[in-house]
Amino acid sequence: MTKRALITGVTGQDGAYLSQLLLEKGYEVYGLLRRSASSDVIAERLRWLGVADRVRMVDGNLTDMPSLLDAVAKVKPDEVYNLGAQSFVKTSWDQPQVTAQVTAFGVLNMLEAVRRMAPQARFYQASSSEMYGLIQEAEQGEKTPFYPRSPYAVAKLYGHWITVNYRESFGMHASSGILFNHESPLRGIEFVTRKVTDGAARIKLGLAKELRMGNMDAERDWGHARDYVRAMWLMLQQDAPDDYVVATGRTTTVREMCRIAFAHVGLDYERHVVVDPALFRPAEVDRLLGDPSKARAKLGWVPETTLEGMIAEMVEADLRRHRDRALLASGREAAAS
Ligand code: NDP
Ligand code: GDR
Repeated sequence: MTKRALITGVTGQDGAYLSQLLLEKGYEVYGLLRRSASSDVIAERLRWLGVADRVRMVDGNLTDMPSLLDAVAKVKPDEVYNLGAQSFVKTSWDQPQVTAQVTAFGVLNMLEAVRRMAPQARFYQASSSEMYGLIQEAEQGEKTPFYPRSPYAVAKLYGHWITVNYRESFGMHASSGILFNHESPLRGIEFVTRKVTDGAARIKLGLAKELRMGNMDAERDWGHARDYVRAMWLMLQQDAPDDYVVATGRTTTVREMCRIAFAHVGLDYERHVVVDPALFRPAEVDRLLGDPSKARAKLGWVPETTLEGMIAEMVEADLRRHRDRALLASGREAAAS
């Protein structure tokens, strides 16, 4: 029997890589799509991976319960991956209510829709290392306490615990993946790695001279999204639901990540990066370093991409994007003259 998966957040970075993985495994993949005025760019990431035509879209919004009940009833999924969120930490201070409605209550809505319409379906919740916040253990694992530092992290904490609660209350096969930062050429441009790889590419091509950055001393455990969606899938293949930390076990400062990205194109970041206090956050998570030993032991999961390999892939993709745009613009000019 062909398995059916329903992915919320299908248009985001992880939704695209997860769609690709599940299609390769022979799943029928359905994505929850919220209405947007920019419908022409909606499936950009899925197109980039060459899978846009094979993902079936169903209308819905995580803040709209009737649409979720309909979507789950229509798809009758075997597996539900709840990736949809207002996921940018900095925006969560500017839009705390939207963040709570989507990133916290959206999880409750999705769990309820699954409980009512497809109670046998397995459920994955996209939890986050941001939940650790101020807790500075040498390595953060499943037993480390949480101390969220942003409206986003507070919302994710609700999503995590309501998932655990539905598992314990209703016997749902609901797992929560506490994923540390993961990146790729499909990462949104507002996140720090992509901002830096795009900045290095633009400066290399003479399209910009400087890159304005916030806190260069923050440390993150960065992995590749392609590896991390594999861990999501593995969690739902286990007989029993559980919570898992997914991380590389290596932490790097934003400063060092900048150095790696600029060095890839033969540039010295110190000559181009300008620290702008306006880009600092109201509250910061100084250091994240995950302990993935449970995922390794129980899921057999190991990351395959190094930070250096991933940053190189991202810089190359950004160089290509800017060169393609320049070619397109010169083609348009030639056609108009
Ligand atoms: P993205 O920001 O790239 O994607 C977010 C997705 O959520 C988009 O598809 C977006 O749709 C969708 N979405 C937003 N609001 C709604 C809504 N109201 N209803 C339905 N869908 C909505 O995130 P990532 O792919 O990077 O992350 C996936 C998940 O994993 C998120 O929940 C994130 O918080 C979490 N996470 C991510 C980590 C990372 O490092 N990437 C680490 C830990 C957790 P649209 O295109 O319409 O905006
Ligand atoms: P984060 O990712 O907040 O960890 O959340 P982000 O890439 O935005 O920031 C990482 C660190 O870099 C510092 N920083 C900057 N960040 C941005 N965006 N822009 C800058 O100019 C800049 N300068 C320094 C930040 O202060 C921060 O310390 C991501 C998201 O994907 C969440 O959804 C997810 O849950 C967590 O990762 C794990």
